[in-house]
Amino acid sequence: PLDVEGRVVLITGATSGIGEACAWRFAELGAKLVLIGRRAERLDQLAATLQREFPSLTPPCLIPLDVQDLAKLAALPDDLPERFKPVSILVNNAGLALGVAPAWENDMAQAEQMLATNVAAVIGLTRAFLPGMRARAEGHVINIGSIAGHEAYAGGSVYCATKFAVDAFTTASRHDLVGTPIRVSVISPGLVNTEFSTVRLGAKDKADAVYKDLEPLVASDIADNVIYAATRPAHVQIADIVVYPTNQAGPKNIARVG
Ligand code: NDP
Ligand code: 8X3
Repeated sequence: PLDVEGRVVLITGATSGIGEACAWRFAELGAKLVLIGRRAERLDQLAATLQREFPSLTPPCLIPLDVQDLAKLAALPDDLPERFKPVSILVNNAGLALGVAPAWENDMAQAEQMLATNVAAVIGLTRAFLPGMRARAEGHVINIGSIAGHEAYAGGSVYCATKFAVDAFTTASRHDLVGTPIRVSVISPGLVNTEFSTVRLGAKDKADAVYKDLEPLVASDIADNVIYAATRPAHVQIADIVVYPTNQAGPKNIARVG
């Protein structure tokens, strides 16, 4: 497998869920971490915990940032401290769904936030870091898509559109990069028990109902997939991993078996 020790890994949305789980796994493997999220205190806590758990870890570079700010994303490659500049693995994970409105009731501010976070930021960060990867002839872009990017469902018109966009952007980027050593992957999870549903539905009790009587995926299951993709030998390019809980077979085909 490819060694990630000492390589720079940038993870967006590292303050919770899948991104945080990825930070743990890459820290365990000795990567140098650049961690992004809006909640600065959570980044501080995570870095302190990782440092305690892995004393030889290079202190992570913490960037409290709203990824909707495209100008800041563009400036990031120059703004990073010198030893974090050669970003080898870009994990575009920050993302969200807001609400379950039907198409005729979509809240346009929420729609814009989903498009900006889930799509424009992925395009912006990829644009920002690919030139460096191309110059160094190494690198891997790993996007967190969704089963919602493979199968659309009622109540998810905007969210599904954003994840189909992530899927298309991933594929097209892979075509663009075919003559280079740079790899592009998307990981497409089904139900993962993170803060995702609390954010989407606005209340923890509503979120708990989503995962009731089902053993959902957990964030570390998806981090496993990310690490798998990142550590394949250089000639192996994971295109997409679609991963469901055992009792889910489609966005709305869920067996509540207790
Ligand atoms: P969480 O809500 O637990 O985590 C989302 C992360 O994204 C947080 O760290 C949050 O940090 C960050 N984030 C959101 N908006 C912004 C922003 N504007 N700027 C910077 N960071 C932001 O959910 P998950 O871990 O589940 O979600 C991670 C990814 O996985 C998303 O792309 C999601 O669409 C995808 N996914 C999730 C599934 C699930 O069932 N949970 C299934 C399939 C895909 P902060 O609030 O601090 O900014
Ligand atoms: C999140 C999974 O099925 O709620 O991407 O869209 S789903």
